[in-house]
Amino acid sequence: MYMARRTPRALIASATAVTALLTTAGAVSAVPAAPAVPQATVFMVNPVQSSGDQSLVDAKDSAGAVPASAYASAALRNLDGSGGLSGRWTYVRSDTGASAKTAEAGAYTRHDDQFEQVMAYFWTNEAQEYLQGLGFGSELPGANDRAQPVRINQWGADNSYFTDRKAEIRFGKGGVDDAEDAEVIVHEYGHAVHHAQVPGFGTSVEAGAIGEAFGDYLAVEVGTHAASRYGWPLKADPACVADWDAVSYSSAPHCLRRIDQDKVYGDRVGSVHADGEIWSRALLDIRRALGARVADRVIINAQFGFAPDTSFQDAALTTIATAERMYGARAADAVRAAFAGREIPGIR
Ligand SMILES: [Ca+2]
Ligand SMILES: [Ca+2]
Ligand SMILES: [Ca+2]
Ligand SMILES: [Zn+2]
Repeated sequence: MYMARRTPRALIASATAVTALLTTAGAVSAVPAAPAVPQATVFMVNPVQSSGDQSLVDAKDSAGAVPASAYASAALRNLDGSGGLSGRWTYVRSDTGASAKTAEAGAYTRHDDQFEQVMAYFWTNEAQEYLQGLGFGSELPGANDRAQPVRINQWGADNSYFTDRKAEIRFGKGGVDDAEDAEVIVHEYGHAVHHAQVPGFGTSVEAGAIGEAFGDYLAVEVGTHAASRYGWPLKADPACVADWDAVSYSSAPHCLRRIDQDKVYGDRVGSVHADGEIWSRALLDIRRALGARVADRVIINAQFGFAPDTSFQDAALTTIATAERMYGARAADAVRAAFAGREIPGIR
């Protein structure tokens, strides 16, 4: 059985062999080799999304519950060279288990506490790299372009959150450990982005719903971008958020929430998570109309102009105006149509 399966360690061994070949080839030329970037073993967003297997279960955090094929090897970029998970865009602290070492980041499996630390580093870095790639932090203002503190905290139960006071993200360990699902990680990072853009954002129910919606939407955007960047499989419905974390509390197909629901403004129930599905559907429709890059530049750039207690109407108007300023009337019309489809008051 051990011979038949490719373990993450075997994957690393083959990756190392490739590196060795490249090093040998490089020795022929006079170009000095760049310092080796530590390799991590991570989930390809999450095991349900990459495999399409809706029958996977947590099995009390056992390594054997998830096949080796759910893991991939990927570079841990932007590290500060300290040997720990600390870098330009994120640093990870753990209240559960010893701190991961970057030199061993390729050897952890989901049963190791350090695996979640590595996942948290990899995916928060990936999220900021995505924003940088959109121009935030260069052509456009930075959006949380600083080292984001992240803590793996067992007291969070099945709940992860972003704290305003410390601007820290905390990941809980109820059910499937929250930081085993990249979409949970990036959702929380979305809150950090909003808070960096507008300190204290989310003081009304509608602003809170916009925050939840953006976290869900960003999770899908960063995950699908990574899948295409690294050539990873995407075998679950892309509109489904946190397919893996949700195996503990949903029926198949497992989703914490979706971003393609048909909810309209009149369907509000006063809960930020449920009402967020009105807004995230509008964001998805903007992306469908304008493409991911243009849509995400507009959506995120607009957020700088949201009041901490904004309404759906004001935030929609700001987003339409941002599209007009950045890309002209046709883009603005597409954004307006997306919000009109959700029957946001005053948008038609
Ligand atoms: Ca785990
Ligand atoms: Ca969980
Ligand atoms: Ca997903
Ligand atoms: Zn949230």
